[in-house]
Amino acid sequence: MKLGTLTLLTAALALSVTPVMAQYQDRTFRVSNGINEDHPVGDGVRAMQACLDERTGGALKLNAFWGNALGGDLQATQSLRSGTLEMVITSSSPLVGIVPALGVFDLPFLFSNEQEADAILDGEFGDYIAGLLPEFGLVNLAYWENGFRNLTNSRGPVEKWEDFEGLKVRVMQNNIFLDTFANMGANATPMAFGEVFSALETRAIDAQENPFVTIDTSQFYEVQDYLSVTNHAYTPFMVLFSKPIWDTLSEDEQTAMSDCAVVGRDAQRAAGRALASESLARVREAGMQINEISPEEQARMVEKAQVVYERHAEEIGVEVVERMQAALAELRAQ
Ligand code: KDG
Repeated sequence: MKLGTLTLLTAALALSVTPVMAQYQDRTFRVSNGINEDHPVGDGVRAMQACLDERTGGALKLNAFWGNALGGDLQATQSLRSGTLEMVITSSSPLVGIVPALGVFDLPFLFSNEQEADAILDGEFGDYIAGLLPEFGLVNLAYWENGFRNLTNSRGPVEKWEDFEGLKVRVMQNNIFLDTFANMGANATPMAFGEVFSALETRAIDAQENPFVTIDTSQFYEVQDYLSVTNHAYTPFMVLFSKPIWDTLSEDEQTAMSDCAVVGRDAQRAAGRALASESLARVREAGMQINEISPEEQARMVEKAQVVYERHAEEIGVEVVERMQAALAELRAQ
């Protein structure tokens, strides 16, 4: 064997045993949020950052902005698509105008509990929906938790279907929510999240609906007197990244971001679930009256809301709705 061949062989052997070091450049990603930092999303972002620090030696950094400081969810998402902003953590609901299939998560009374939501979102169905997004200039890193939504209002106790009649309720910018509340007889008005507090304060609207932790951390209890435990929808948060910017990251950087978004997800959901009962206690202490919906009335609401599924299946995509229903049926049969 010639010396040159031997040297080459030795070099090849050395390469095959020396682990290739992952490559990370120093990068900072801005993250737009509508909610405030004391919301469980704050815990999720901190956990995601700790994971990135460990994985990338501090190269990849998240710079989170809170309380709509970078604009509303829709505006921020459009900036992701054009590559002028890196990340947004947003409810899926305001994005149906961009990705109609996301409307499947807005269907009323879809999930029965958090375990069901986790299984669908972290399973095949969640992957299927995430797979639709790159075409729209978006990459979904993980589904975090917004939570089961509940109605608050300043008019009076809402405990049954008829109590929604004429209630001026803010809904997200989303046809399915609009129809769900119109179907209940409410006067539903679509509005960006950032405008809700002042619209409630000036009494331009009577009501809004959000999970306990948002009612608490966005101080809606200061301008609302009644909270009805309606659990009428569960819309996930999506941790979205700009596809044009994503394509400039190395594979190692992309993997670190995806893996750490999942670490953040677990911390965020745990924090949210722990905070939910504290939030409920806090808003009660702040003077809100809590109205429970009886199981009979809940069943009646579920039944009356079914018409919304029929009316919106086509716009969401019949296949999308059928896939969701099949995934849920499979889960419930276990
Ligand atoms: O940016 C925060 C929002 O995505 C979130 O809180 C949305 O549930 C929401 C709402 O009511 O607009």
